[in-house]
Amino acid sequence: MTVTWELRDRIAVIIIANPPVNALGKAVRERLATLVHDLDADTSIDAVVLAGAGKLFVGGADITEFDGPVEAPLPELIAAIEGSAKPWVAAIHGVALGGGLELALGCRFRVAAPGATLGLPEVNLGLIPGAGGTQRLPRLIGTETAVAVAVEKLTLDTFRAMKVGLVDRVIDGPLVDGAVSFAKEALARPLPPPASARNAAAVDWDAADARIRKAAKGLSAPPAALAALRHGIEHGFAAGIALERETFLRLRASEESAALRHLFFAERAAPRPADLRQVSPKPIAKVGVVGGGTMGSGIAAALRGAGLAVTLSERDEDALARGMATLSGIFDAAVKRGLVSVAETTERFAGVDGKVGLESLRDCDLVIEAVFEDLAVKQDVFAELGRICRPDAILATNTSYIDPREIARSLQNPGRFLGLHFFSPAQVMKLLEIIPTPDTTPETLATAFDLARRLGKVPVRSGICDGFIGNRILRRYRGEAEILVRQGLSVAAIDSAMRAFGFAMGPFEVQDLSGLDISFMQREAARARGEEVAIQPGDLLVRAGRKGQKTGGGWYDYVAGDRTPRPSDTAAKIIAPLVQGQGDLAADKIAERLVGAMAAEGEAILAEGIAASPADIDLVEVHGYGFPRSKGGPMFLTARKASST
Ligand code: T1G
Repeated sequence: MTVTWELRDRIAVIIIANPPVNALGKAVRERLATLVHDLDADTSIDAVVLAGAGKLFVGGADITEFDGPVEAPLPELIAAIEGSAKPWVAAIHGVALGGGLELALGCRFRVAAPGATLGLPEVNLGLIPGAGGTQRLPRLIGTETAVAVAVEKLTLDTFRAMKVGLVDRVIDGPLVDGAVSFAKEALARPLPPPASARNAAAVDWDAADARIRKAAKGLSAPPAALAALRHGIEHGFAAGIALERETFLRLRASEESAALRHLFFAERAAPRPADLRQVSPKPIAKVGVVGGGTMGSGIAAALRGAGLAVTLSERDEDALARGMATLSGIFDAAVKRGLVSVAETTERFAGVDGKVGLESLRDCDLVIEAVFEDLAVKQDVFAELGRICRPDAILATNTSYIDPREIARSLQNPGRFLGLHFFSPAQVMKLLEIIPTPDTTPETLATAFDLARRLGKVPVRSGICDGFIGNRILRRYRGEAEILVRQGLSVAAIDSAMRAFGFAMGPFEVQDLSGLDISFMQREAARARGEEVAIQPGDLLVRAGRKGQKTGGGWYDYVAGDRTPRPSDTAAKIIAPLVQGQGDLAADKIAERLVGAMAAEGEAILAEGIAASPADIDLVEVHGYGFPRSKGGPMFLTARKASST
């Protein structure tokens, strides 16, 4: 790490070099604090330009410090810069995020190269801006836009930042040269007041608070950021800074922020496993998708979203027409939700070449199979693909639980084969389980991780076991929930407890939605293989024709056209033979029991080498199964509880 400065025609130019993101770690803060003092006293200097080395200005405070003590606090440094006798000019390129933007807000001016990104994303980490962002920003750009940036994670590009008054000049040429020239010009005019000396107007706080709480879905930071911003406008800058700091320190010490920071680092590490960082991925431009069902069309949509050319292959014209119609429906839904424009989806749909048969996949760089979950069907598809496709084409199966080694049995060169387990809907769900076989080459694996990055997915490598990581833990979670049912707890109590914990739906509501028959058939298949699988309450329901919403009833009853689950006396009577006792358990204990079961299965998965780290398991649960982000994942939460007892 270095913070150096040089004199350029009576302007001091400071460069922060702290790769990879010029984070404002303690050493950087201390060095800058010394420079504020020294440069103020240096009579050869009239102004200061502050810039970042490498590809960005400053990516924020150093998040890794947040588990430790507060030292050399950033707010004090920024106040010193703002109060210095000589004007400071922040020269921004790449990004100025979080503490990086707050540092720039303490400068008297900000100039930026085109294409920079400015924002205050702290709420992603369960924090609020803690170094003046909620106080200086509204006083510079107006309260409405400041709320969008500091509370609702809006980022501004250079030109929009210029338009709202956050940036004073766009520097098209060499940034530091332009900043030095700007500084010299600025000295010839009266200086504008610092942000802290300005005022900001109120907005409709109640409307903003209601909007923000709705979007926050129970997360603490967004409403707290609005409260700090409001307090400063209603009670003055100093009062606002005090509340901001107290709130920031409280959230910094919270379990919720620790969980979100855990996921932040896990998500950034996921696309680049250490053992693949030196392996070059193969170029992928043209992708074949075999099967236009729900999964195949979702995968095709995700690929098009990343700008990849897609050939969608089906077995006959009717199936192809259905697949293309499903894909068109996915794009229409994305337009209705305002995610993309009509023009964008028209272009994406046009980039899908629908074909009958597999011959059209001959020149694909990658082919992803998403046909019916049947081993023989998949084996036939790969036998043909092995014959048709280029020898260097990567072949992938989207199987959700069949052993990929069995699927690839017919392949001559299985090194180019692996499992890519997308989650439905594939165009939305971020999780991608990547399942290499023992033959899969590092290059094939690296290409899969690179593809995940291009798709904006969160990739997690899984070893081969029944259900890989996610479905194996799901089976344990559901099994534990059915044990509670057998002990006399109602499914409604269990679902309510898991919703209170933070899941969108409880385990029984989810089963009714997806169908009880899927796991029933898996248990029946295991029994047919001679495995000892005890009869579970869910088996009795399926045998009685209660497969969930699709049959008008499963764990719950449903009335036609209404998906609201209603406690079912019929279901209770059917499962009664397996229920012993009048179990009663508090909601938090139910959640503790079920999350504990997930973590126990996670420990077994780690012990078997199926997952590389507890963080990977947390990513699977958060990005594939709706585990609440604010809790960090079953492994994180269980480890935190263990360390606090
Ligand atoms: N602190 C520490 N490490 C960080 C970091 C940070 N702020 N940002 C990134 N890293 C690590 C990251 O984990 C990875 O590590 C490596 O740097 C490259 O990251 C007081 C309280 C800046 C846009 O939330 O958005 O300021 O895996 O792969 O794609 O109010 O990193 O290599 O070991 O993401 O070029 C607020 C978070 C902090 C921005 C660069 N700032 N970072 O993207 O690289 S809190 C943020 C990003 C704060 C103040 C508050 C991105 C990036 P490794 P990367 P990138």
